Amino acid sequence: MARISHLLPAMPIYFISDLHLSESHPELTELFLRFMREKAPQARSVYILGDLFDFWIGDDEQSELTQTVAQAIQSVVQRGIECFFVHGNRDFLIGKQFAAQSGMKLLPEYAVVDLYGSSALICHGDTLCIDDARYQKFRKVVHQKWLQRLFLSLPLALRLKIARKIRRTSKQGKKYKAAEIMDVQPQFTAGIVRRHHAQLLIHGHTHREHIHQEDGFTRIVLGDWKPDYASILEVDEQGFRFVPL
Ligand code: LP5
Ligand code: MN
Repeated sequence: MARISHLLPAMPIYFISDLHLSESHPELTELFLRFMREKAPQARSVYILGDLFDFWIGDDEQSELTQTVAQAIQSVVQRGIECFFVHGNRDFLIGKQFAAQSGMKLLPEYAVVDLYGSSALICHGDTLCIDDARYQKFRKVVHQKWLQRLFLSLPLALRLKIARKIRRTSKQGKKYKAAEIMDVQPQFTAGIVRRHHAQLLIHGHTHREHIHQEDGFTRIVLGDWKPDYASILEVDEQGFRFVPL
């Protein structure tokens, strides 16, 4: 019997991250909407590996931006294309309410996905940058559930003020951090990949788009989105590649 699947055009899986969508950059939102209109409908599934938004202060912040993004994802999900989301360091507060509103499925910090027979470990990438001790300390603090609940109970205007303050401190602090400490730590990363028995690692966060051949696995780093460039990884039966929008 003929294998029908070979006659059908291959449906790719897309990976994106670090779009940092915000009201101040409508051209990035436009790019994302174009991706959801033109590329996502041809896909088998779409994975967003964190930092979709510039920052997230709670699912109850219903702005034009959050609603537009939710609708764009929802319309793709309604066509039968699964959309998955891994939290980033900017939008780790995205919760069940926004997941339901957009139709995205929330994944844990590390997930292993089968990519046409190869197993790929996916994550945002911030947890691999263990030499950035100040960041890891900060992360540990803001990932405490009680503190998140407290933060989410504050008035939106105050949450916005705090988030902006942290963003400013972060931007300022990065000027004094060496580039190497803001990259993944090689031995630690290799250990994590080995423990998950993966052949591939796909992550974002460092914004250094590249395909690295590491010892025993391939590490694919997604880039951040710019008004004139969208970093999109396409995976199908033939392999993987970055594709233009
Ligand atoms: O994001 P980016 O690329 O600038 O830098 C990241 C790390 N920074 C962050 C912070 C995010 O940018 C902002 C997150 C906003 C979240 C909104 C809601 C938060 C609510 C809290 C809920 C309990 O992740 C940066 C890394 C860099 O990546 C590279 O990997 O270096 O790490 C830092 O900047 C951490 C600093 O070193 C320490 C920051 C201390 C901030 C303390 C501010 C206290 C303000 C309190 C105001 C009341
Ligand atoms: Mn990030």
